[in-house]
Amino acid sequence: MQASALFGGLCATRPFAAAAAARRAARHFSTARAQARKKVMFPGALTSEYSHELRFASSVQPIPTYQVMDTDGRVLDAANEPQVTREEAQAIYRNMLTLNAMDQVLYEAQRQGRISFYMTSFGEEALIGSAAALDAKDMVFGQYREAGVLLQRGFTLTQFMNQCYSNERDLGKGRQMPIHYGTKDLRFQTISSPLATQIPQAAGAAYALRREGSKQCVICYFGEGAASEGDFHAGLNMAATLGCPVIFYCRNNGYAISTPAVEQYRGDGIASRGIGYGIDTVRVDGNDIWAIYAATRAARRIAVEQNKPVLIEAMTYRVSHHSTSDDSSAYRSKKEVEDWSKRDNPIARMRAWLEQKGWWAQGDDAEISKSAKAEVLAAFAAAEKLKKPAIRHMFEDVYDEVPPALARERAEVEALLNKYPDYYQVNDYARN
Ligand SMILES: Cc1ncc(C[n+]2csc(CCOP(=O)(O)OP(=O)(O)O)c2C)c(N)n1
Ligand SMILES: [Mg+2]
Repeated sequence: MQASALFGGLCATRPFAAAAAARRAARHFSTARAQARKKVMFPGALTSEYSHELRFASSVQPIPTYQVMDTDGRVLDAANEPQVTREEAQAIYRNMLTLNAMDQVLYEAQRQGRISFYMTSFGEEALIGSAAALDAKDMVFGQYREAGVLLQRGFTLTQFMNQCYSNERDLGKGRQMPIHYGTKDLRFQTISSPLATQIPQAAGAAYALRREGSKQCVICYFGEGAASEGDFHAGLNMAATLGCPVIFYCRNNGYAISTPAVEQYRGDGIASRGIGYGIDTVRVDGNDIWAIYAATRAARRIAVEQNKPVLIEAMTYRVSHHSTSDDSSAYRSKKEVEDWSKRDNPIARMRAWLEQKGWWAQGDDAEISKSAKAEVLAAFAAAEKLKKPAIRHMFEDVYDEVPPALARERAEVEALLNKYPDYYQVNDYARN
């Protein structure tokens, strides 16, 4: 009784009512037409026709991969020439180089034991193109390998370093492992490691935007490995049936830690699943920044104007180890990685495109890389010197009012810190 009352209540809300009306109309329409055309009349498959041949459907045509430029940065169809200004293109390229420089420094910093963990984006820098195609107010849900999106949105190197060092200026107050970034100002939800949890959350956030009548959308990034989780299916189906303005962006980089994509699924990548859910879907060359940019712009238009989810599957290759806890030479050959980096490097492709436009000169690169590295190192040195967040943060932000049991624990910790300040190195922590 209670459940049906709740459902009845929800149906009264606008998007639900609109979806229900559309379904009723579709059923009515198809029933009338079906009789004329001998179509199936079951409500669960409105477009199916009867067949007298017993056949198991097992495959469809492989979904093509949309590409704007080739691996030498040449635009293959003049109609697809990127619609960006010189300044926008140069800023995007600078961010690609900065991301690369930051990854090199922080990867080494972890190896030296200065930070506890790190994940790089080597080989996947073209992801930045998706961020460039969004509106600054669109909401982002990431998985963990989306530092490029943050850079493009304006997250500063200092903010990256503060988070990786868990220092007193870390926006997450030192409560997360390195690379679990989050910022309200840039509408980037805090990363959480359990795979795919962000997918139904993104669908829900997009549904909220729809109910508000907002003209924004949500973008949700995840890997092809995460798409094996139940949450992927729940999130996509929810978004499709409720008409949520969300772009699902799958970074198919060929590996989920040591599991290659060929062992992860038997279908046509992740894109075929979008079609299964009735979601507009496109597969793109994920090393081609302009293909990503164009696809994300078009996806955003569909999401916002038609209140519909869209799935983008971006095909790329994870050149880096999975994380600093991984040594990928244990499960793939060094040659495979070297071949990929040489054959299809998203940074080199973008540089070649810029050079052909006359927007980049030989030598600019070395200078930008050098200054990016210098900036990263300066931010890094400053972050390393700061204190750790104040210990009291441990007890805050979960409850509106600290419950008695937690208050007792806090008092006990305070007493211990006062009694043994040297043992607990209290001077390493900020006071407030
Ligand atoms: C629910 C859950 N299961 C397992 C893990 C361990 N884990 C962390 S990353 C990862 C691989 C994910 O691969 P993919 O989604 O393809 O992303 P990529 O690392 O390739 O960017 C796994 C299995 C996890 N974090 N959460
Ligand atoms: Mg992967």
